[in-house]
Amino acid sequence: MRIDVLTIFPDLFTGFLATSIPANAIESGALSCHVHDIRIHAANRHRKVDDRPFGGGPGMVMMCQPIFDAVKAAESVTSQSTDGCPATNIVRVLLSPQGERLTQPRVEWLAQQPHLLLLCGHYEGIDERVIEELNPLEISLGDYVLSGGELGAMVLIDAVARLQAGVLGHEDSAAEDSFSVRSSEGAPLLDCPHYTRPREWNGREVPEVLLSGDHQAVARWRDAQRIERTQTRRPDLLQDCLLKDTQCDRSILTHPRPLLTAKQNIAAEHVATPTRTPEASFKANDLHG
Ligand code: 9D3
Repeated sequence: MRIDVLTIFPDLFTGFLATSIPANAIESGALSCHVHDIRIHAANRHRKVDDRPFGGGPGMVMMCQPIFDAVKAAESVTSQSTDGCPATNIVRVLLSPQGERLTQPRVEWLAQQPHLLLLCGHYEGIDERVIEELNPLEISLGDYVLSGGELGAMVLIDAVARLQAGVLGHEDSAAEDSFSVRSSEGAPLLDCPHYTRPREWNGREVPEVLLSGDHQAVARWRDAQRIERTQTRRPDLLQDCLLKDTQCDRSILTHPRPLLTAKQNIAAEHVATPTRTPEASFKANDLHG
């Protein structure tokens, strides 16, 4: 996939795009990322892209024209270079505190698009008329105040990059991490705890079942941990599922279940089928003696 980013702080992206998963995705050819400085499109010689708000108030507002010209320029360069991929296929995203909260289902949808254009605002905001004209999908990271959309763009790039084919060395990771494993009711579940060598550290032991060699017992224990942790730490995830989906089993609401033990073998359904067999996966994890 291709991602174009429009920002007044392009330097923020250089270290990020040169490191870890995003860098791997770019290196492997699964992702190309192009960062554009909105300031290039400022019509005045002071490179000014913001102005005082009509109606008064604190701060500055980003002007329509530099943003609109930057979008048009990025989209036209792009539709020439990516033939067969017209500008109409570009999904425009504005990172904004007014946007829908970014969630994994939205990340999965965005990751499947051939081309994203990420627009980062700054200052008090962007002139509403250019938002109306561009009609972007508006995405927020959550209910706290950032100074601009750049971190949002980086979060989004990281989240979609790791879902591109062949980007994660360990192909099961994307399928098995938090929010990719679901309860039998369809609720996204938190991840189970992880352990590595040594078997004892600071007087703390690794749970016995992980050393047992019983693959089914391990899988059951992990599922029970996912469900227990979700119930205690993020009950809202289970609640949201029941409120959203009428197909869900309502009994969990009226009769909250006790914390599940490994023995109860409650199925946590994996959204994506692991590319490796459980057998191979288990060997790769190894028991570290
Ligand atoms: C303190 C300023 N606020 C006045 C009530 C409005 C405001 C304007 C601009 C708040 C934040 C911003 C800049 N933030 C983003 O561009 C942003 C953001 C965020 O602030 N929180 C969560 N997600 C995002 S995505 C982009």
